[in-house]
Amino acid sequence: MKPVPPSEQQALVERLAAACGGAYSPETRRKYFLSGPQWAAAYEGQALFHAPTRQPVTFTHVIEQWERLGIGYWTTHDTDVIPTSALGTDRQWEIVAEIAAALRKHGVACSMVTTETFHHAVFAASPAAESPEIRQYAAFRVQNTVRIGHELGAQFAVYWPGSLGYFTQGAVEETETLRWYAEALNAACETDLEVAKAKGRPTLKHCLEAKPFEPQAEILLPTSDAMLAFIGSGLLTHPEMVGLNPEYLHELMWGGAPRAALARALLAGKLWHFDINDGYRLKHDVDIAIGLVNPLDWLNVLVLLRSHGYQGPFNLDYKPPRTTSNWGVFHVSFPTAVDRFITLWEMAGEVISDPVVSEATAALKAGAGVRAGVDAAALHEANKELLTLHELIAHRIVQILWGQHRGRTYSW
Ligand code: GLT
Ligand code: MN
Ligand code: MN
Repeated sequence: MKPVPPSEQQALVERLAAACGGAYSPETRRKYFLSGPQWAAAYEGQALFHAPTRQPVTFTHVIEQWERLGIGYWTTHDTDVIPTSALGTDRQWEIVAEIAAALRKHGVACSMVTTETFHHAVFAASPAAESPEIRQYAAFRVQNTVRIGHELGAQFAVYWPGSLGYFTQGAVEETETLRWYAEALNAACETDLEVAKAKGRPTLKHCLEAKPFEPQAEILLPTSDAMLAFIGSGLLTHPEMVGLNPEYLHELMWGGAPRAALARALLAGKLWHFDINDGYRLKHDVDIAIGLVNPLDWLNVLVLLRSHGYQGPFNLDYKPPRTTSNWGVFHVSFPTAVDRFITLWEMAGEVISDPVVSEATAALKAGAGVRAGVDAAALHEANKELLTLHELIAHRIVQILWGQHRGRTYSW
């Protein structure tokens, strides 16, 4: 192939992207509760070992692109859009007004706001640090985010605690730190009750997000299950206002089964918000786009959520790779992630209504009908042919993923 000069590269990528097919219209995409984070779109590709590969991107640009693509909702950290020094000032409210105007202009809604309590040096010892003044500042930050959320019409506030942990043992006393962390959340809920009342709006849903490693060596609330225990610990004054924002990859990172973690959150009535992405077990937070690593697992996750009537947002919390250009973020990365999500969602519907899966599942639940009391060997003997259906169901779900249930065979 001839070299591709810079002036022809976007056209080439566009032509190959179109050749992929499988794209949905913006109208179809807008039917799903999909939200696109400011920080994901604006991620410049930097990390510990990496210099940025992309230019900064404004909220106006992101919101405009969400409209073009059909991503109906936008999410943000306070400091993604407001400089730290302007938080709580008149300048903040000017920026918030600009954001509200951009959202209105482009027909995009803000569904969620979150507080950055991990990046700035002030949070080096976590938002629940020993110093009472730093804790007071952390409380101000989450309360301020709640106010911004109400102003922008958000329904959710997310809390990823970041540095709530330690590198070396002994300096941090875990029970004390967790009490202090709860105090900040309590302050956010109190402010929410006041502001919601004053504005005649419903209170926000406050959602905790766990991550097992990073940025500390040891994390005090490493999993969604740890957070469920924290919500029920008695430390929160309004536990009914606090639920979960599990992230698919964060549950996979510690070696858990994301679908089982989501099932436990559903049973607790706390699955309120969901960060969708992909990656690998027992590795760092690679935040790859949905379905590029574990499509079969993702299909099964969506079967669970569809069959339980999950109505919350799907937040596209992934990082476009460093090799993707600024242009590519909005022309390849986001549209393809959204389209894989929709396809998997539709396939999940097919799994749920598939006659083979349905009959096999019903047969397993019907059992053999042979009463053998406490005779374990006889019970097994009576049911063993039915149990073969476990493997058949798995085969069938892979067939649905590959389109074989519609007659596709992989032969040339
Ligand atoms: C940070 C984290 C994400 C969280 C964000 C919300 S912050 O980028 O890695 O998983 O969802 O605060
Ligand atoms: Mn996340
Ligand atoms: Mn992540």
